Amino acid sequence: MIRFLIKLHFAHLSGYSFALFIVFFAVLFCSGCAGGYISSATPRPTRHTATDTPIPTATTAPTTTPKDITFAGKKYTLTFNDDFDHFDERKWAHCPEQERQDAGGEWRDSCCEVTNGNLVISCAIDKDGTPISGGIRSTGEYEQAFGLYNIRFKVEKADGLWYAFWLLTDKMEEGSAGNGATDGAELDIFEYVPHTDEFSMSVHWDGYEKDLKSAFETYYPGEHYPGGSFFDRWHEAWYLWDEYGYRLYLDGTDDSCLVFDFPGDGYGDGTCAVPCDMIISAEFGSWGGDIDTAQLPAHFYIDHVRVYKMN
Ligand SMILES: [Ca+2]
Ligand SMILES: [Ca+2]
Repeated sequence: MIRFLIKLHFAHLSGYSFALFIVFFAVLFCSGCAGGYISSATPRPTRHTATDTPIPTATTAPTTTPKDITFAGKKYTLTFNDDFDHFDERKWAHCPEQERQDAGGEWRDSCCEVTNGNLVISCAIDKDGTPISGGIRSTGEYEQAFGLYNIRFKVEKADGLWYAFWLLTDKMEEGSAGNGATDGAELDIFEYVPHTDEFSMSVHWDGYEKDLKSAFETYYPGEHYPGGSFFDRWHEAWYLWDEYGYRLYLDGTDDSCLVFDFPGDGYGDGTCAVPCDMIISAEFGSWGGDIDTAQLPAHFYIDHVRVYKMN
């Protein structure tokens, strides 16, 4: 939890004073004592065990993209699709180049490129010793509240970093204290830490300052795949964000593939109800383990991103 909070601090609060940092911790821990948010001290249901989880099989890229699908018994229509045949500037922009996290890492535009039908985010050490990676964010032309988000991706193993697919409302930057998560949130569809095989889903709400509240759960996928490895094979995640909350299915869409289930009324007094941008990124930081032992370069491959809206 502490490591998680430090990650948040450096991800979002790097410009604030040490005093604010202390206040942030004090408020957060007090909130936890009062049961105001979900913390690591809260018992979490066991979603999957080695015995009740079938071994997922590798997914196969569809040859066509259906406009209308049925998911969990409801009908959805495609609102966004990128197969990454080229870098489509109508859909995406590079995240601004900037320092990131607590290991001296930086985001560079040059670390994100589209090649061979994939978005490829490269993680490496620059000539001057700077750990570099990157991210892209959907442009203002694309924003959506609620929906079904589908990503097909592949990750490589390396210490010192993590990969992420997340949603963010602009309101989060301004602070959104009150109204729980309904008036804005950061929705981390997944963050994957290769070093520890941690695959987590999070919700952060009420701004990034003293009122920040967070909920997260972690799943360890490696043990469920042949050879004990989540790496170097294609995966497909389905993230359902609706009025009831947030759910994540990994490598399949039946109930046995549901790895996270966050009911909105338990994770922010209701589900986030404002539009969010999508962000796909990789970054270096101590949460990812020791950068000195990293096997680099490492890559985050994304074959497609699709978003659907409920009919
Ligand atoms: Ca709020
Ligand atoms: Ca593709």
